[in-house]
Amino acid sequence: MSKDTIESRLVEKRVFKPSALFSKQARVGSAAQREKITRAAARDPERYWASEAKKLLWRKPWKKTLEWKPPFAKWFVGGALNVSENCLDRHLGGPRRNKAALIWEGEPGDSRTLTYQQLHRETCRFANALKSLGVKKGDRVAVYMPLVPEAAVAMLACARIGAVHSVVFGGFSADSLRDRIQDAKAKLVVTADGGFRKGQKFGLKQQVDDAVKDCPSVRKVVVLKRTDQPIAWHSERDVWWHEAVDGQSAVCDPVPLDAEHPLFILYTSGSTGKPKGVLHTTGGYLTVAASTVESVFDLKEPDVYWCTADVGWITGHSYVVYGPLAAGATTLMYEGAPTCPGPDRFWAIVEKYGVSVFYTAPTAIRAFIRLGDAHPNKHDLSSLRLLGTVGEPINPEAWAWYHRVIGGGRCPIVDTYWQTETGAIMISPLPGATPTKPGSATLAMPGIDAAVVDKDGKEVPHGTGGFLVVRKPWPSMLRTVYGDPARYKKQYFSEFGPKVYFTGDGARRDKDGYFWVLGRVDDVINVSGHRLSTMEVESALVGHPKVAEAAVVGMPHAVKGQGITAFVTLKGGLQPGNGTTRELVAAVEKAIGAIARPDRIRFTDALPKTRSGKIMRRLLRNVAAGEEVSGDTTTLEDFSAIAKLQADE
Ligand code: 7RM
Repeated sequence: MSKDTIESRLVEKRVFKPSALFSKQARVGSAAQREKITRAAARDPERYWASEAKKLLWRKPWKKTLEWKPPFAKWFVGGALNVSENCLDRHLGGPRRNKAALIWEGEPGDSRTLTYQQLHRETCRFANALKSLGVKKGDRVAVYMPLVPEAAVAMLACARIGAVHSVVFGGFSADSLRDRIQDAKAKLVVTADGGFRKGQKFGLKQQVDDAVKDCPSVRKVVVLKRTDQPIAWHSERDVWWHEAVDGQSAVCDPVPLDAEHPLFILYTSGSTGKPKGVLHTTGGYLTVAASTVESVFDLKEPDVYWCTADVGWITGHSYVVYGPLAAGATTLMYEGAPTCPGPDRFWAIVEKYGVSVFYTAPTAIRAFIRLGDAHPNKHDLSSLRLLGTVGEPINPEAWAWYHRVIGGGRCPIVDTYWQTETGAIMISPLPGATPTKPGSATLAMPGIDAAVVDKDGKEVPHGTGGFLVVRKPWPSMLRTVYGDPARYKKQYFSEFGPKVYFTGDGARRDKDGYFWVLGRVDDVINVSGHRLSTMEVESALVGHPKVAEAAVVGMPHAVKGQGITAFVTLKGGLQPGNGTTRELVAAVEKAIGAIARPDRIRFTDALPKTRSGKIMRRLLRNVAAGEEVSGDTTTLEDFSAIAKLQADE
């Protein structure tokens, strides 16, 4: 690194204040109130987190709130609780008993609603089935499922008996599944005969069969019948879900578990090497998932809350299953593709169920912009009162579209910054309290000591870019990389010493202290000694009316050190014309300055993305430099985007 910090040049000036109407009914109703809570939490974070944790049901009180032996933390030491009891049983004694816990819509149009009582019963029966199949407290269970209610049931059933789940996204290959099962030494796999996606049936069982060949730890495979496709059967190992739960009791006492008992492992890809098993534990994780879902989404009893993530990602863990259920909310799950059977499916679902809180990813929003306004405009979206985004920095243009076309100009947008490793939201507006600026996740949540520092770990002045860190432990932080504490230490707690968590992201704060996340520091480019954020150049490009999406990477440049290549997709049907490149270069110059002028612009139909929608700039760097694509590509959604770009060279 030639400089200590990252230069940030993009300036977004618009500010959106929450309406008086929204603020009045909100849990936190003013900036001053947020500030007060934040200040008190900063003075005594342990006390703040203890008061949040006390909102859960504990079977045994903790003795010590935090034991911090950097970089290893234990929260609520000596306390005992059960996550499934907190998400289910706790709600059965009052009016939530018959409230919808889970509303599910299948891609083919089938649907189911499970009340808290029903979800509790299904979870107990499946937990008893797991026990009958030999699963014990501490055993690992791999969950490789389509997005159906049983995926949540399997997670909750594991939590109920103290088994540790490892959900593997259903889009992963047999090899990826095998690696994850092997690393965790899972004893049992829960899967299905397949699922529905883009109007077709896809398989899962064959992948499990292939994976498990090389996984001696696996004793049993439980198979849910979802699609009724023909599948191979290994009768000594395979069990149908419906047969496993048949005759099982609907009573299964939740096991009180140590606050630090592992709840789940979730694998996340590193830029090199094998995926990391991020480990989360019981008490701290649930405390922050529950606390943030309530405050950030301002949940109210009648809300219909829809987070569009798959349970294969952390967002699905914290904000489809655990957070909302702990909060006693109604959580909606949709199995399939956003464009099936038509490009308006999401909006049809919002209308059908009266969704009031909607949480999705910028990549999805940009895809909707590309499809055109007619699809959302066909539907009554007036039930919506709050919108959220997660996963990437949202470029201001996409923010404005989301606000206007989906939110009808009336819904606040919460841009939530967090990671698999952080377990829960770290930086976010509170919708009734925080004026928002398109593209900024605004302020750190109470109890979170986020800062932007230079390479020596010194906080940089507002306005200067640097590295985003968290300087104090928080309850939902990862506890380790499963089976590899050395990697945990090196990856997250070495850059700025063992006490400071490094997110891997660059950021700057503006004069109001708002955080602007600039993306992964690996994605930073260095042009003539200026460290620029690829995200800002992308945002400038997407600001041009013809552009749908852009990915910007550095490439070797004889004079400047690094030059800039921009990969650009245009909006629905547009073809690049004669002057398009010139127009786009001018747009970047105007938004950021001549220093950020792309040296080359390449038009493409598709960008390489991970299965959760993040652009894989690492692969584009290879393409831009004319190299072989290297490193881990298992998380790539579709290799053809890369293959095409290479062939075009
Ligand atoms: C929840 C999730 C984490 C990485 C993170 C950032 C990026 C996520 C935002 C964001 C800007 C946001 N977990 N990121 N949210 N960047 N603004 N609101 O996405 O582990 O899959 O990814 O995603 O780079 O480090 S994750």
